[in-house]
Parts: sequence; C-alpha cells; structure tokens
Amino acid sequence: MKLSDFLNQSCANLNHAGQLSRLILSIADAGKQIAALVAKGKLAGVTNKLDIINVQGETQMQLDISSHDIFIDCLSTTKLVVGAVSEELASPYYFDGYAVDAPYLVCFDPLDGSSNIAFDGVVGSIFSVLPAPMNAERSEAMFLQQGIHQIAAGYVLYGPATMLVITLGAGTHAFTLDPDTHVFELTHPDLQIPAHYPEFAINASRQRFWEAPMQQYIADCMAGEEGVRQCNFNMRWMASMVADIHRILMRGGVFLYPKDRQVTDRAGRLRLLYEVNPMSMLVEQAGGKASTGRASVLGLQPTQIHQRVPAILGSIQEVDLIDQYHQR
Ligand code: FDP
Repeated sequence: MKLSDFLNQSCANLNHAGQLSRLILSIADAGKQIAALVAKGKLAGVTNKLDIINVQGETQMQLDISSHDIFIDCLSTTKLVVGAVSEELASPYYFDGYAVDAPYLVCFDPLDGSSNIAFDGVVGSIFSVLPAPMNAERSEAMFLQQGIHQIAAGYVLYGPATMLVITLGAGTHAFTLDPDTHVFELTHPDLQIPAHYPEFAINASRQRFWEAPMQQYIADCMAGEEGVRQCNFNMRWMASMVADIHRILMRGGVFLYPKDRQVTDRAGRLRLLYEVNPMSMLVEQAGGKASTGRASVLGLQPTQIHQRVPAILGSIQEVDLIDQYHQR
C-alpha cells in the first residue's frame, strides 16, 4: 500500500483529515530529498564542516543546514503550519502566509546522528506534530506541550534502505522507499516491540557519570547468566538515535541515554521536543514504554524548546524494571 493510500484510510476519522495527510506527505517529501543528498555523500558537497556552532554548541555541517532548509521549504508549501522548532535554530521559525485555521506546529531534528555522516554511517530525520493553539500569540510557549498531545510523530531513516516510520496515534507503521518509483510503500504495518529482548544500547564510555540505578542495571545485565538476571545480554550502540530506535522497533531491547553527572545542567543529552517525545510516541504505539527513570516521558511538561531529558525507551518489561531500579 502506498503512503498516500494509507494516509487516506487512517486519517479518515481524524480532525482535519485531509490536512494531516497533506502535512505528512510534505514531511515524506522532505525525507526523499534529504535521502538523495545523503546518498550522494561527498559528491553532493554537503558533508563539509562549517565554522558555525549551532544553539546546541555543535559544529554544523552543510548537510545539517541543507536538511533544515528542505524541511522548512516542504512544510511551508502546505500552508498548514504556524511555526516550527528545529534543532538547528535557537528560536522557533514562523511561517508566512499560512491558512487562518492552520492547525499545526512541527518540531524536528533535520539530521539526527549527523556525526555519523563523516564515515557514511546511518542517520535520520525526526519529527513531532503538535496542535497549534487557536488565536495564540506566536511565541515559544506555544510549543511547550506535553508529548501526550502529539498528533503524529515519526522519523525517516537514511540507511541501506530509506524508511519512513510514523504514528498517527493508532499503531506504529513503517514504509520503505522504492528507489525505482520514489514511492513509500507500507512494508511493516503495526510494529510490535517484544515485551522483553536481552539487548541494550548505551554509550558505555560514559559509565562513570551515570547515577547509581543505571550503574546497577547495566552491571546486572553484564553479569549475564551468572548474575541476578540469569540471562546473557547483548549490546549495540549506533550513536544515531534513529538507527538505535529503529532496531528496537524491529526486534526489541532498550535504548538508554540516562541522566549524566557530567551534564547536570542538561539532565541528559537528548532533546525532549524533537527527539525524545516523538520517539516515545512511536515506541509506546508499538507496545513499548518510554521513561526518564522517574516519570513517563510523554507526561513531562516542557519548560524550554531545546530542553534535554534522560531517555529510557524500549521493551516494556525492561523499562518497567529500570524504573524499579530508580525507585529503589
Ligand atoms: P548526534 O549528536 O550525532 O546528532 O542527537 C544526538 C545524538 O547524535 C543521537 O542521535 C545519538 O544517539 C547520540 O547523540 C550519540 O551520543 P554519543 O556521542 O554520546 O554516542
């Protein structure tokens, strides 16, 4: 089934049905354009590092900026979006000439895991769609909505195949881009994350900065069959959230970027509005769970547009267990 047919079917009973469908198609279009640039690599001349530091304190690449521009252009053609928060901009971007009843706000990370670009590693784009408050003044406050209010969320993975994974609040579904027809086809309907899978993803080099509950959880996993878990665990770390979450949606396990003593001012590395919230919605719609260790991600009240939070996402039994380690 083509993405457009899927959207016609799935959006039929939702508010602003045709509009949501058009918005998702514009994001899919952005994904196709970015996929083409990523696939060209150095030949596209966009992998060079620039002398620009973004709001996150990271050195930007031309590809970060090009991906951001593609997202803004595609969203603006819909006239359905009041404003957007991008990882690449300090303040929200407000669109001109949108329809009076433009119902959406979009938060996005145009190129997540971009440090992998230098060696042709897997990267992705992440997005979250929120309702635009009616008659509200344009301000950052509009975007500070809990994750439970997301209307849709998803990512585009630029891997061996380009894939679009979305949720509109009724299951999580994956589409593969057919390189011959340039159409996203539904290949993985209704993904289900197994309740338990013995595999964790964490940047283990940061172990000395974790809090005690995370130290203990990982130590117990590493002890394998001889330890309290009585089970051998495997570890994977792609250093690209899209790639790591994609693996978890496909076969289970947990993704961890926990609270980190070295970055106390940030409470974690990953950004709530355009990384952790959309990924949490996708994971929970696939039967998994998303937590900070102390609270449900989707219930967090954001206080800043670039706020960072601890992220513990994946198989429900493991995330429940990690919450218990924190309670103890
Ligand atoms: P990146 O900085 O390359 O964009 O978004 C942040 C992120 O990548 C995630 O995609 C990834 O999971 C994480 O950072 C990688 O962190 P480490 O450098 O600590 O491995």
